[in-house]
Amino acid sequence: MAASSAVLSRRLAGSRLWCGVTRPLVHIRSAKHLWEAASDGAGYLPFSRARVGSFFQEQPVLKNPFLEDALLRGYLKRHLPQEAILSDLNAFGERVAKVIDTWGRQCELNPPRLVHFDPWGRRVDHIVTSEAWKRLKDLSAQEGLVAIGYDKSFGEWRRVYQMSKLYIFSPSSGLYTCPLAMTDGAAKVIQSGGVSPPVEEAYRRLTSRQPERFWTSGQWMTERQGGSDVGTGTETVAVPQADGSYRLHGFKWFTSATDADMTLTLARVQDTSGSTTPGSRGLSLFYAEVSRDEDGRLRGIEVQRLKDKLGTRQMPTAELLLDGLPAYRLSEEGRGVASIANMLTITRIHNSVSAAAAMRRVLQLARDYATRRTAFGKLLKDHPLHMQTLARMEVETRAAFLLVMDVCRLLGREESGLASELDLHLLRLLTPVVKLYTGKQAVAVVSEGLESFGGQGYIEDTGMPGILRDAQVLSIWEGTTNVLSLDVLRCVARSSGMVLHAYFAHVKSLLAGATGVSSLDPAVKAVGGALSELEQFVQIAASRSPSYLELAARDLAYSLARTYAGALLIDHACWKDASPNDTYAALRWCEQDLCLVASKQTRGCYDSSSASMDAALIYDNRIQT
Ligand code: UCC
Repeated sequence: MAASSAVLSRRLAGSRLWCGVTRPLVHIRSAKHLWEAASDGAGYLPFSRARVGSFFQEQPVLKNPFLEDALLRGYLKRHLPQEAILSDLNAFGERVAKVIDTWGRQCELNPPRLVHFDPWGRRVDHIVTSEAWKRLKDLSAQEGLVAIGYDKSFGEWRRVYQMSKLYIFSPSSGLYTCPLAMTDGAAKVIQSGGVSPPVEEAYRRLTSRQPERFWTSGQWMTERQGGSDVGTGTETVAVPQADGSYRLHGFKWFTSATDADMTLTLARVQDTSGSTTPGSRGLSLFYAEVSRDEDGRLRGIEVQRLKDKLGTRQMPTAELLLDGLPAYRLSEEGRGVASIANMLTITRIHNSVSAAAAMRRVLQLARDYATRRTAFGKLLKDHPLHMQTLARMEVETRAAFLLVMDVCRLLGREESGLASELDLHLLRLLTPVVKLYTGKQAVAVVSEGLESFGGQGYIEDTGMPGILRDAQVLSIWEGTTNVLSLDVLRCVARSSGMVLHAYFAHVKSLLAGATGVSSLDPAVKAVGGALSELEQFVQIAASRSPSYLELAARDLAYSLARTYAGALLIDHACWKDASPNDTYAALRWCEQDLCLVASKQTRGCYDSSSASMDAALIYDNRIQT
């Protein structure tokens, strides 16, 4: 204290000289002495222009997110106990905490901007991104954040490894996970259709670990008429060229991470009379490179403007006029939606990873903060109500993590040729279920997390508000909650119920593994009960009208998610190295209404009268007397 007082005295003296104004030197004492002196009436003030009080709250510290995550480490120890992988994740976690997190923050502070014209008036349409954004691209290649998913040497666990890395990375990534999601999706589409010209080189670049070769891809699906109903909303036309290629003309309304090197997009092939086929049946999938001509102008693209978004501001999202963009058709004519569905599966899984990661990150910060922040005479961690709140967030986060990793496990099995028919059905059903559930929960958990920092959680430069803003997109892009709920119904119908059979069989097999584990009895009973209710619901619903099912779609998807998560939490708690915390998490999770579709059905929530009463309630303009 004496030393710092001396330094401060010198600084004050220095400032006096610099200002050229004579001021009496301030006598510096410790804060304690100041208070005592003030109360003695000796004239010392605790606050002045030179002193802002002595208390400064310690900030939460981001530690290695791999080491800080007991569930992630437990899950990997159980399923993927390879020393090289674990030490890679540990080293990457260290890099995230010490270096990468700052880059992510820099992306937020230096958002992209669009330069339309050069100083001499030529149209250039340059999307200028931050240095940190560029570094994140190189890092993504070096760390194999896409490549690992295509590395056969990791066998059926390649996706669990890749997504574990992305899960550690995501909250610090400055949203670079968005281009990576689309890049991964594009590689998957190309791989599914066959790696051959004209996309052979593109595939190599998308999956490259060399920064100088690495490419990212866009996914340009959304047009002015909307992003959900792609079949009706797509106006872009593809004009056939003599060499077998196409030129695309259209307007893409939301293109994310628009600084990509290539893109996949949908368009309608024009016939010789210039006509196109309406609806989904008229859509085909195209590959296009984003390149510049010798004058530096984008070939066949004009960037109209960048979007002004609630969050994800680190990343450029643009409106694009396609004005003769050279492109190649990748799908059969009319098979565009089915072909891009592979990309949607991948980006939806990435979305789920980011959702679980956002929950985990806010919790890691909140629990650290609870060891540093004192209120009402004790640290936050010693307030049971505060701990209860964080524990509820923890249970949500664990459920989300296990849901996400299970989908990654299934994807890895599919891609390594090891998937059974049951696995394939589960993957199709769970992809939308997990995306919609985790996307929604991320907003709730992150919002609760902000609250645990009190007012500081609402202050922009803590970085906390950005986490909430970015979480909000997770339930919107890649299919909103309702669109994905309808996708669940669609895959049930298209598989003639086989996806549900697979679901019931797998949950039962997970529960069977818990037989005789008495500490888990209440949870096993709850999940078993929910499963029976779900089976009954499905039987009843099968005889009802499509509108009945549509009204139940969201609750059905939630019930599938909650019941499945319960089974996964139980399964994890049965593992030989599980901890009592794993059991506790499973029990807590299973206390909620796991099968809300059954309870709501009993209350008549899906009857035809509900729909009209819902509408009457919403448009109620009567003045109450
Ligand atoms: O691009 C966007 C933002 C990019 C940012 C990405 C970052 C993400 C992660 C970041 C992490 C940080 S947002 C735009 C995204 N747009 C959507 O997600 C579209 C949402 N709408 C839908 O998903 C709809 O359900 C549609 C468009 C798929 C519905 O179209 P249709 O034409 O009505 O579809 P159909 O008729 O049901 O299906 C056509 C074919 C069928 O195959 P076939 O003909 O063989 O029976 C379906 O089985 O497509 C197949 N299909 C699917 N297959 C449709 N959906 C799927 C699916 N989900 N999985 C497999």
